[in-house]
Amino acid sequence: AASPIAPASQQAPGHLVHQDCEPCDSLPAAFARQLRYDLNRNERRPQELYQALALSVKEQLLDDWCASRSQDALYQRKQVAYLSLEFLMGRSLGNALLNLDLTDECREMLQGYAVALETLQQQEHDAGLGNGGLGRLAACFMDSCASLGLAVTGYGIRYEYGMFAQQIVDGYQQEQPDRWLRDGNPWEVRASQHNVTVPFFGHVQSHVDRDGRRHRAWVDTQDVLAVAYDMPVPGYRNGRVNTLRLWKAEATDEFDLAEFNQGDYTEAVAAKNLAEQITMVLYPNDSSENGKELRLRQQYFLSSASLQDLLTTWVANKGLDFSEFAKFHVLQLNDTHPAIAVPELMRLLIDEYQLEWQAAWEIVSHSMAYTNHTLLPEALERWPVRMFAQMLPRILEIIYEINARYLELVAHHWPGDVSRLRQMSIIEEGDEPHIRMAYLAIVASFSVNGVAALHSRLLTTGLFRDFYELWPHKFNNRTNGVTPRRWLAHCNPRLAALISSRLGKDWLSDLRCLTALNAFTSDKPFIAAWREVKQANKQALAELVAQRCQVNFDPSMMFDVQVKRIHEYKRQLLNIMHVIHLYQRIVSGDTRGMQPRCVLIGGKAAPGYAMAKLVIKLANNVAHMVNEDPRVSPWLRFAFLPDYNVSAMEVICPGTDLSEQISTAGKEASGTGNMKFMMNGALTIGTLDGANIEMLEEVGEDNFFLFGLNALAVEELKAHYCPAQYIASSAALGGVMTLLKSGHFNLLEPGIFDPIIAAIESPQDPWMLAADFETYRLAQLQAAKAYQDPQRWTAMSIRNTAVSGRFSSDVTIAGYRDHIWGAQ
Ligand code: 4GP
Repeated sequence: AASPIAPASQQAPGHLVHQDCEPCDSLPAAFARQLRYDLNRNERRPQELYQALALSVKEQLLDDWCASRSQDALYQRKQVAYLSLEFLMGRSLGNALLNLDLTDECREMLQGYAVALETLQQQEHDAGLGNGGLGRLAACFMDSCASLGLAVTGYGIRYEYGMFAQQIVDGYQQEQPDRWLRDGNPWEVRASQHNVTVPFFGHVQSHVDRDGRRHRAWVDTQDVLAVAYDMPVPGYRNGRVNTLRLWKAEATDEFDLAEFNQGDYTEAVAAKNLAEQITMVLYPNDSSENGKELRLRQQYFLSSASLQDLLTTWVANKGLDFSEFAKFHVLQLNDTHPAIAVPELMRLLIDEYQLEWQAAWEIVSHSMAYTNHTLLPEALERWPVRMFAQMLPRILEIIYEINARYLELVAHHWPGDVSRLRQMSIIEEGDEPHIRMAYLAIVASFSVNGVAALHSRLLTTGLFRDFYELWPHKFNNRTNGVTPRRWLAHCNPRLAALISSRLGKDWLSDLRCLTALNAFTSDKPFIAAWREVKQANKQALAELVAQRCQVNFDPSMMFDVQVKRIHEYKRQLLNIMHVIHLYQRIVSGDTRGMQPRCVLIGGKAAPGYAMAKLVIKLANNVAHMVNEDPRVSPWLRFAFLPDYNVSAMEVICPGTDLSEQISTAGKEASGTGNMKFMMNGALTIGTLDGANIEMLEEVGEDNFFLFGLNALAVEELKAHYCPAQYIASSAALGGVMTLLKSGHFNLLEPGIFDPIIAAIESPQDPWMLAADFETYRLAQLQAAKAYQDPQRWTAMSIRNTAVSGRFSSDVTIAGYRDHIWGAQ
C-alpha cells in the first residue's frame, strides 16, 4: 500500500496548487466560455443554459475545493465522515450562488441573455436521494458543517433513480421512476482515482502466514467496483468547500472471468447488471425496513467503500501506523443503515492491515458515533443471520466475536442475569435468528444521540434502557435544526430582505441574531411590510397549487398546511377529519365566526403502505366534494399537492400561515418541517411531540396552538382506550364519523374507506385519533380567531421567526462538534 506521492505532511502547503496559471475566470467569463463552446448552441433551450450556468458556478468553487482538500490531507485536525444512505439535497444552483455571494451578479449577468435566474433554476432536477426527515437532515448538516468550516465529508450512494415521482390518478397515488440524471449532473465530478472494490459472497478460510500467525481469509468473493462521484458543498462565504462523495456500483473488469473463459461472453457481460443493480434505486421507505437483500447490499457497499477510502487516504499520508486514526476521525452513523461499518472497519484493520483484535477495537470504538432517528419498532433494523452467512460470511464471524466479548461484559455487570443477556445480545435468537443493528451500533459507538429532548429521553427510559444503565456516558441529545441559508435566505428572499433591512445580514451565519426582531412586534410599518411579504408568498404558493392541483387558493384566506411523509403516526387523517367537520358546518349553514381557510396536504406514501395510500385517496375524495360545492368555496378549499419534494417546500413554507405538526405524542422523533415553517413566520398547531416541545418553550404558549395528550398520557391511556366514548361525547366527531360511514365521499366506490373507519374506532388504535380530535378542533378555533386579528397574528408570526434561531442546523452542528466530535 505504498503511496506514489510523498505524504502531504511532508509537502509544502499549497504544493498541489499551480501557482503559475491564471486564476479561474469570473462567473460572466466562465459562462460566456461555456456557451461559446457549446456544440449545440444553435438549438439552445433553458436546460442547456442551466447546464452552462451550473458548470460555470462549479468552476467558481474549484480553487477553494482543492485548497480545502489539501488542507485536510495534512491531518492537523479531526475529520468527520457522515455516513448516510440518504442525502436529500434538492437543487444546488440557488444555494451555491447564495453561499458564494454571487446571486446578484448572476441575476444581472443573465439579463444580458434575456433569461431569468428563476427560469434556469427550475431546470434543475431535485437530487432526491432520500425519503424524508433523515435524508434532508443530512443535507442541512452538510451545509452547516461547511459553513462552520469543519472538515466533514458526506458519504452516500449515487442512486440512479432517487425518490419516486408521485402522480395522483383518480385520487390514488401512482409511483413513477425519478430519472434525475437524465440530463446529466453538472455538479458532480467522477473521481475514479478513488475507486475501490467491495467483496460479496464467497467463503472464509483459515491460513497460516510465513511467521506462523493464523489468519482468516475471505476468498472466492464476487467483487463490485465502487466509483466515487464528488459533489461540492460550499460553506457560506468562508472559502470552505467540503465534499459529498456518492458511490456508484459498477462491474469490475474481472467480473465473472470464469464465464468469459467458458466462452459465455454475452452472458458474462449481461451479468454486469447484477453489480450495477446495487446503486440503481433508493428504497422508498421512510421509518421502516423491509429486510430486502438488495438493501443490505447497499448498506455494506456504502460502508465498505467509504471506510476503504478513509483508510487508503490515511495510509497514503500517514503510513501504516493507525494508532492515531481515532484521534483524527469520527464516523457519524446516520441511523443504523450504515451500522455495518462497525464490523467492516474491524475486518479492514485486521484482515487487510494485520492489526490485532484489541488494537482494532480501540480504533473502532473510539471513532464510531450513532444517531437514532425513530422509536417506531418497525424501523429498527434486524437482518436474518442466514442472509449474512451467505452474502457477508466474514462480517458475520466478526459480529459473533464482537457479541461474545461484549456479552462477557454484560455478564460481569449483571451476574447471573440470563434474561438480560438474551435481551441485550446483538443476536436475537429464535427460529430465524436476526442481527439487531441498533445494538451493534450502540456497543461500538462512543456516542449515541437522539434528535430532540423528548426523543432522547424516551431512548434512555425505553428502547435503549438496558444500554443506558450499562453506559450512561454514551447517551446524549442533539436537537435537530435546519439550514437558514436554504430555508430562509434562499427560499424566502422577500422576508430575508425585510429582515436584513432592519438587522443587517449577520443572521445568515448566526441565526440567534433574529431575536432582535422581537423589538418590532408593535412597529406598525414593519408589521405592514411583514404582512405584505406574506401575501406575496401566499400568491406564489397559490400559483403552485393552481398549477399542480387545479384548485384555486385565495391569498386572503388562511393557508393551513401539512406537508411531510404520509404516515399514520403523523396523523394526516386527523387533519382530514377536521376538514370534514368544517365542511359539515358550512353545508349546514353554521359559519358564524368561521375563518375562511385553504387547507393543503402533501406527501408521499411508501409504495407498500396500504393505509397511508388510502389516506391519500381520502384526502383527494374529500377535496373533490369540498371544492365542487359552491356553498363551501367562500369558506373552505382543500387540495392534495402531488409530488411533494424539497423544491416544492421552498415555495410552500414561505406562503404558509398555519403549520400542522399534529403527530401522536411520543412518535415523532423531532420533525424538521416544523422548524422551516417557524423560521418563515408560520404559527404552529401541534402536540407535545418531538422538537415541537422545544419550539413551544422558545415561543411561549401564547404564540403556539397546543392540543392533545402528552407522551405519558398516550402510554397510560393505551390499556383502556375507548374511542366510542370520545365519539359519543363530541357532536363534531360524531358528525364526522357519521358522514364518513354514509359513504358520502365514496359514492361510486362503496366500502373503500372502511379500513380507515375501523382504525379510528378501534380500541387498539395506537394513534389515538378520537382521543385528540376534540382538543384539536378547539385549538383550530383559537387559531381561526387569532387570524381574524391581523395585527395580533402578524406580531405572533414575527415572534415565531424571532425565536427560530435555536433551530438553525448551525447550532445543532456546533453541538455535535463540541460534544461528540471534538472537532475544530
Ligand atoms: C425522521 C424522523 O421521523 C423525524 O422526526 C426526524 O426529524 C428526522 O428523522 C431527522 O432526525 N426519521 C426518518 C427515518 O426519516 O427514516 O427514520
